[in-house]
Amino acid sequence: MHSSDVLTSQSQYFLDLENKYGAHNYHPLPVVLKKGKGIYVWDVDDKKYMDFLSGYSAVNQGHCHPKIIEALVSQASVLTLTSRAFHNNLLGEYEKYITNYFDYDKVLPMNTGVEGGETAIKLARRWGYTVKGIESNQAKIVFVDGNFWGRTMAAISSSTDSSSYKDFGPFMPGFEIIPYNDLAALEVALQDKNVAGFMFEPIQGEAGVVVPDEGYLSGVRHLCTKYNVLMIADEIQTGLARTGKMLACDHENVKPDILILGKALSGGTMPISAILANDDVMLTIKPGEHGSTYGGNPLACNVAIAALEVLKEENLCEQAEKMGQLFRDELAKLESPFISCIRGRGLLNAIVIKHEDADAAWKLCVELKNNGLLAKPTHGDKIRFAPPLIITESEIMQAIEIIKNSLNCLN
Ligand code: PXG
Repeated sequence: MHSSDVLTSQSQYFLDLENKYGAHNYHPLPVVLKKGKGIYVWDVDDKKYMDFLSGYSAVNQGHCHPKIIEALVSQASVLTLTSRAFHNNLLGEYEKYITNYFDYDKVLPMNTGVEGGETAIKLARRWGYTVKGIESNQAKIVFVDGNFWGRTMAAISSSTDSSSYKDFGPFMPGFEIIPYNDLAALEVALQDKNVAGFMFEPIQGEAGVVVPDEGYLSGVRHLCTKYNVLMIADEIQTGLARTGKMLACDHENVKPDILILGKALSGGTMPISAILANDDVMLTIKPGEHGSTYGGNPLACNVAIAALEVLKEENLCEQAEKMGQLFRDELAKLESPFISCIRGRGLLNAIVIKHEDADAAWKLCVELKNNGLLAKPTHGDKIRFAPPLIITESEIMQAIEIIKNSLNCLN
């Protein structure tokens, strides 16, 4: 454990509990949080931090947003779960609301993000057999290098990161991987008549906020249409105003055939995911062929409507666009020799750390934490900066000051 020497005995108690009784499948920063409000979180010793991770973009609306919490609490005492064995009075209202919001015929509600991805793949395979006419059990889904969409067997079967898939085989067949941001490779792959879908993130989040070239998204749309392949956009991390538009695909005005949403669909209150598609695709799945106990539960429906309303009511797209631009500009002005790259869109940003110490990004994040800002390295040398979208200009400037001072720890 790094830096455990700076922990209070309070924090150490909770770390020890997790270490003794929990699986060791994560390597968190040594901070124990107990409260959140807006862009801020507090640890068990009442130290306050700016949250620059936002639960990997689940808390776009800010921690414990009053409107979302009201939707959660009021519905929680009325009706929380019916299962889909019965109808409930919120599911249809939510389905109408979200399909109008994103302009699709239908929605299929699930819970976690990875279930959204699984659902999209099942739907694409089904469409491949019943509409495109792919021979039984021959359907392929194309993915890209560096993708991340969760931890299920299907998700790790498409992963190119050995820490995701090593020693978890055998893997799901029917997946093919091509380079990201490479339309020529995509065109070659899609010519295979067995390809049903191409699933990708419009900006790769977990890979370290990798932004494709201008024209990639419209190129993907064009090629998917040309070869009759479903364009499946995983907007679980990039969607819901995070990148300065409601969807990252909106930056090039393209509409995927299957849209996957999660994370901020609940504003960080509970697992809510969804896939959206038009009837020609969605209605290929028939009653009894897919589902989930909690998918479409009335509590989630009420929460998701509120979470989506907040994005529009508080102009969070414009806010993310403006504050993101300011953040990148101010970071660039620091001219730090330890930052080799600043990239991102809206408030989904990352820096790449350049240092002879391979642990430099981790050390910087510990220093940032000590100075009151929480961020986490990804893939060793990259640090993602993704605060809640309600962050103000003066808070961005405070964050820049903290980052500037913290960079000194790398001298
Ligand atoms: N797609 C994308 C683009 C994601 O970033 C998922 C799908 C899966 O969502 P769920 O809700 O199933 O975790 C993600 C998740 C983590 C972690 O270990 C998760 C993500 C990124 C970094 C860490 O909690 N994103």
